[in-house]
Amino acid sequence: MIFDNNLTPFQAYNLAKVTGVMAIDRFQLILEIFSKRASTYEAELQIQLASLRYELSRAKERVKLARMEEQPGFMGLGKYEVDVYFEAVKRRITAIEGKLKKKREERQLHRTRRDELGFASVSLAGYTNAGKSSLFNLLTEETVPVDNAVFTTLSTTTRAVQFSKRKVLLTDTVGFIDRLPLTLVKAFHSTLEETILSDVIILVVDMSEPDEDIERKLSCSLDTIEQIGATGIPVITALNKIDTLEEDELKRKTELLKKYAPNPVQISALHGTNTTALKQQIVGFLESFVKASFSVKISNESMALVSQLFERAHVQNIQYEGDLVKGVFRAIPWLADRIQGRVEKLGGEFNREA
Ligand SMILES: Nc1nc2c(ncn2[C@@H]2O[C@H](COP(=O)(O)OP(=O)(O)OP(=O)(O)O)[C@@H](O)[C@H]2O)c(=O)[nH]1
Ligand SMILES: [Mg+2]
Repeated sequence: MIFDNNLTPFQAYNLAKVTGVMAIDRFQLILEIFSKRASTYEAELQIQLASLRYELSRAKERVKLARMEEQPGFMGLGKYEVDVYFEAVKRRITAIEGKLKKKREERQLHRTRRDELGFASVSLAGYTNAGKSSLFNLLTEETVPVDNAVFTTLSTTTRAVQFSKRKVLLTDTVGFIDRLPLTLVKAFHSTLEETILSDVIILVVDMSEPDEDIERKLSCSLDTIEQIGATGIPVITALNKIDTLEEDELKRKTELLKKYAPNPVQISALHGTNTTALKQQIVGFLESFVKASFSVKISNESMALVSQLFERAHVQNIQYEGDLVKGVFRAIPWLADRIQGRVEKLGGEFNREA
């Protein structure tokens, strides 16, 4: 029996006793799916951590139950004293937190490195099973597992792609879900960091579903984007699986979503329909970022800056006038900020154009 609400260990126990069938709740089900699908070490650690925290919150009741001795299959808890048990769980939690911290630092390092190389970053987000990985595959021609089951992707996968002139790192992410228990939201926060730090978010929506499901999942996805702190990042809504719809049906559904879905583009990730339009939207956002001009005295440092500009930004013009070097370029905001910082440090002038 699977319960959509939370069950205390006593409730689960009593239900099992009365019915002779094992009873689990929503949280345990999600954990089970997550642990079956965890594809990386980090995802595994995050799941272990979530399940240990859950365990800890229920430890007292579990130990009491174990002492009642008739508890079927509760991990032989009877041997443990409450304190010993608590300590053991806490120690494991600390160990896993340490490992995750290291992983997080590694990722931070990677991120800094790719920022330095001037990549823009775009991430795919959306409800589970919406078609994020299919779109990711299509856009990168890479193969990550695609499966008609929930939570195929539990950790982020990132690939470099070239959209027109822009170098982009595209990231596939874990699917969103309604009422994800808070412990699990926390557990997956580091995975969702990629989304928080991206320049553009592509929100994938499964259009093949009934209206109410589409609306519910879209609103859950938009809420999640807000909850993880990614508000303000431009969102493009990829209305996916349009191959499953008749033309008038598609028109009606698209109209329905117009109010909620930011920058909608109809696509089929499976058939590669309309991806050019999608890419254009992405490029549009990336290129609309910042245009700036600067003027700085010629020196070794400023020459190094200019050569880096050619590598990392879109240089439109460089001119030498007397002992000054003047330039105009476009870059994503963070890069423009950094260049401004360096120009000002060298005593130069920096101007942003609208
Ligand atoms: N008909 C149709 N099916 C699609 C389309 N895009 C994806 N699918 C199918 O939808 C299912 C889910 O696709 P995935 O790409 O794994 O979805 P996901 O959003 O990555 O799912 P999770 O990683 O589990 O959150 C698969 O069976 C895909 O073949 C599409 O454009 N049309
Ligand atoms: Mg996926």
